[in-house]
Amino acid sequence: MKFIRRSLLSYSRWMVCVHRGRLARCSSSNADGTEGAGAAAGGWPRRVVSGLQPTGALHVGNYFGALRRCVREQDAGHDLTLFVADLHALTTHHKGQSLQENTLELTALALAAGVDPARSLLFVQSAVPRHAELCWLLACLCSQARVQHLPQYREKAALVPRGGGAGDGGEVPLGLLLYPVLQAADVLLYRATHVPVGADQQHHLQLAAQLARTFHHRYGPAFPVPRAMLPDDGSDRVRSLRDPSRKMSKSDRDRRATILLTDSDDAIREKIRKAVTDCTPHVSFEPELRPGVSNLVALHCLAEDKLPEEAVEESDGLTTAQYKRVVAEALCGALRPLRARAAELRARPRLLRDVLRAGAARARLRADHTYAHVAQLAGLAQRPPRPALASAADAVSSPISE
Ligand code: AQP
Repeated sequence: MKFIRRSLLSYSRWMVCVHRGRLARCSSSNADGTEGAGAAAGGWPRRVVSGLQPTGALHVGNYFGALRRCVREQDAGHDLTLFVADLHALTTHHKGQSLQENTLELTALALAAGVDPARSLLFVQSAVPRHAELCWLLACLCSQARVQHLPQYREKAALVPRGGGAGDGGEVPLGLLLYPVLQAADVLLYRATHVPVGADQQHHLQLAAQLARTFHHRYGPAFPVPRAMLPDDGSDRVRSLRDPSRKMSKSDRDRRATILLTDSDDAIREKIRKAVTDCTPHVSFEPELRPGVSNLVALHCLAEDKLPEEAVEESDGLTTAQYKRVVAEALCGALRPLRARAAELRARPRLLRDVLRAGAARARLRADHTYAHVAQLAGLAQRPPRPALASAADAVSSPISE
């Protein structure tokens, strides 16, 4: 236990040094930009919750669309809970060893991006069994038809290989259907008020809000109604570099379609050079008419925190081919420090595990608190608090909350 305390303390000091520069210039990326730290939503304190699936290496869509926005929320003083969504990953990922490796990799990237375990909760979803328990309760409030019509279910169900899905029959796994209900449990369990996500998750957040209201109606108020925080800076839907009609995705089979956070400078340059654009030679930002070029402008803006008008003005006189070099250098510049920090952290797996263990202990306390209230309202058996676990969690969490 002492070792964990020492690791976390040294890690916290290191984080403050690494991110001191960033803290000064970060501000909240809240969609409405109106609420300050600690502001309430419908009487509930502001809490930001998000998850990342360990289904593979993170790409710039995951980073700009979710992870970086979470860090900015944290740095603006908001309460952040970020978890590695390994239970979600089980719906499509079936290799235990690589799930564990991806989990540590994702933890290293989250810390490298600026998630600070002294201020935020960072843990693995399966270490907090209440996610699954609340999922069951919410599943009883939700119709099959409601989840079957969600676009992501239909897309992912269509990709299940015949003979490779659940059981022996190759059918669509039930977990895929329950995925958005588990996601609702993920955010309601921590009484999230704000959830930074990309546009692909918008429908799932609507379901979470609906389930919170249904629960209130049936049993009484237990959660705030969470809302999706969709950005207006182009990071809500970073597009595939090979097919700009689609979002950039971890599971894309074409490796040139995604820029991974772990890609070398050369790999980034090559992927941007090969990005699909169109026959018009100049640069403009017209997402509907010119999705490929506009995606490059969006990436340029996200990398350098600028507006599309500025990027287009700066590129005046450049051909698309020349502009690709500008975009590639902007991305290399933005991702290089993150990659270097992630490499340092990757070399310290014990530290990564300690961070996750301490985060899970604190998350369990918060989850138990919500679940006890929910169980009482729903008339379920309530487990007495586990003193041994609670004291261990206190011991672990105190040094990082100092
Ligand atoms: N292309 C994207 N643009 C902006 N945001 C995106 N997100 C995902 N893709 C984009 C956001 O990243 C967060 C974490 O996503 P996830 O790990 O749950 O995976 P996902 O949404 O299923 O995205 P992927 O990368 O496409 O993974 P696979 O291929 O495994 O399905 C979410 O907030 C998401 O909105």
